[in-house]
Amino acid sequence: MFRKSLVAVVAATTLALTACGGGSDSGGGSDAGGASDGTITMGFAQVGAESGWRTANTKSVQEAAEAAGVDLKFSDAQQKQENQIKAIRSYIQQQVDVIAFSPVVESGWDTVLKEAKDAEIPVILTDRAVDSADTSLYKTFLGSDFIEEGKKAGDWLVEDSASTEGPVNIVELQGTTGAAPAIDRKEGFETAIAADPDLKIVQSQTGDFTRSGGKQVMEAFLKNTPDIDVVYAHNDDMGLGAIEAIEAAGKVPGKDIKIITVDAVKDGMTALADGKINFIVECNPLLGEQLMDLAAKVVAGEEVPARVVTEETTFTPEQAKEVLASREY
Ligand code: GYE
Repeated sequence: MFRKSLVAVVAATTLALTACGGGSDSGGGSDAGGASDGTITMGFAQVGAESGWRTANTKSVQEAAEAAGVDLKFSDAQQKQENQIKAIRSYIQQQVDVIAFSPVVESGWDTVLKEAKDAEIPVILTDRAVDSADTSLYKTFLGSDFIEEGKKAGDWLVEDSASTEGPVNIVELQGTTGAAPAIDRKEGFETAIAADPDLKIVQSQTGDFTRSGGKQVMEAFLKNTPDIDVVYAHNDDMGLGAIEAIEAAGKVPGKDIKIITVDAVKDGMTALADGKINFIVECNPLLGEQLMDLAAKVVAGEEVPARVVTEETTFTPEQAKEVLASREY
């Protein structure tokens, strides 16, 4: 806390000197180096490396930090909240200038966020939200609108099934239990498919956003659930795992069983172009640059919007074929 206010005083003094043109270089007391050279130190607590999306997100954050000259302290929580809390506490102890993190799950952050606030270290949420009632515990939330993503997936299915008669049996592969994208993608999808009473979710389980999880859960669904028409997977990786399970069961993914996923990473887009996936809702992982911009503002004490929503689109197989070659991730 002391160091923080000292930095603020030094910054204010420097500003005052510059403002009145009194930036004398006499006296030899150089300011160069350390925090006073403007270098921002960011502690970034990542979720893990569970998916193609996450790998692209990590790369984006690391590259953007380097380009912006931000000193990045990076940690991988291996999808465990307790690891993320530990990482955040260690960033507080190291007195970083700003903490950014993508919360594994929505709940249970108030205590550690309060600790960061007491230490006067601003926090930026990236990618996933927290459900803390006290929104003063973080400065801004940068990421997608996951409810909207779920709705887009459901809207496509409503349209696609418009000409079919009788029930459409959907199995859902949920993301990590308690994670904002799992909660919201479920909610958005359910809202959209309510438009057609023939559309029914007959099974729904978590595959933890991983390919192996998606495969395992899909294997079980195929064994215990007759007449599966559609898989709705909360991310590409689980959809890709489901494809393996469907093929192993002697069925044709994309035809016998339609597949809808979210993310649009390269492997997903390849399967879409091949007709094994039928529709993908995009979720953009390239948040690095915007995050560094927000961090610079927050550290400088400037106002930032409370919410920054990522712009996204959707892809059909034809559209996937067009953009696949130029897809960055
Ligand atoms: O969709 C999934 C990843 O939080 C938006 O996390 C992210 C999700 C993404 O594991 O692939």
